[in-house]
Amino acid sequence: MVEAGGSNPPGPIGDGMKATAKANANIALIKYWGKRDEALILPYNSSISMTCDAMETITTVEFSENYDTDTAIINDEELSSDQKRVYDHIGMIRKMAGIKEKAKIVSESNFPLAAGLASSASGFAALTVAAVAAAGLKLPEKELSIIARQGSGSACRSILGGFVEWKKGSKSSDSYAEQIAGKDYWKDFRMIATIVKEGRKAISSRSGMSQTVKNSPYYSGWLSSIEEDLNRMREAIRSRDFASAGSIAEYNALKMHCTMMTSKPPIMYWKPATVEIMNAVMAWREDLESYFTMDAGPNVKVMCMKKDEKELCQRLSELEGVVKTISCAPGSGAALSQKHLFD
Ligand code: 2P0
Repeated sequence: MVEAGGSNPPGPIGDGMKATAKANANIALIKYWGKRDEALILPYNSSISMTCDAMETITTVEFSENYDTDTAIINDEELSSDQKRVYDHIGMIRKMAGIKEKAKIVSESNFPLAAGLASSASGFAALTVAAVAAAGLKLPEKELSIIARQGSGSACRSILGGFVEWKKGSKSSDSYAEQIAGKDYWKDFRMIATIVKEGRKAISSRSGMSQTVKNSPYYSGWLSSIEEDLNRMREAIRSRDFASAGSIAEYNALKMHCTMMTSKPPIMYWKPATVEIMNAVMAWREDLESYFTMDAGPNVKVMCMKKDEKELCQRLSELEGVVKTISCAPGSGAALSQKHLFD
């Protein structure tokens, strides 16, 4: 595998006009919630995440004059033409490269989609890296992050590995992700995605955050306290202070969910199993240190140190409503791969 960004070896990047990329999902420790520019996907606040090694999307893109239209097959299902985001993204990259050929896209993820498990993050990061290479462009990580962001905000963070900050910036060209620490800096950190029975989310994060910005009276509280959360989280990562990172992340997620619950109509992603897991994690903390975070869906992500991973996964799987756990260590950034998903 070769790196996605400027460290590619010289010479042709893809295979003709075809390329494949892999990207890991990421889970935010300090959340992105709210856009100040919905078209360009510019956020109201910066966010910090961990790239997760066990949740991956692999995507092959081929541009060819043999194709009459763009098509995308995601996890064996053909995307309809009204699912515009993917096609808009391909169109943007095609325009940047100054090419005319239509694209075939095939993508596979090894974890449940659209359940608050950051599938759009790994999806748009892999799509960006594959499409950019297939279109014959060679771009540094910063540019890849800016492009990925315009597909799905959180995707800009999945371009990089380890612990990552998406700086909100002041315009499109300075709103991108940078690494705080590489994946080997804090190898013992674990993020356990805990999948609950109720599966898919009812409202997309895109509409959820838009509604929250418009009418939650608590959104101003979210914004006024975010800089402190970001500063404390950067420091916790740099000093590998687990108690601090875990507790700041947990509190930040609760604040985000409070802004959703207090928007009109209220957005409530939590299911009974979600609450069960949160309560259990707090109760176990006396003898097993772990913290939770949640995104736009009912699943819970539980943070712990490697030494407690096995015991924690065991306890989580015994809870009512828990279907499975996916344990992740800090993972790599998006990268090209030589193995295509179609001939
Ligand atoms: C995050 N989430 O920081 C936050 C926390 C969900 C809750 O980023 O509209 O799929 O495509 O920019 O990136 C999910 O939002 O939204 C997300 P768009 P995205 O991980």
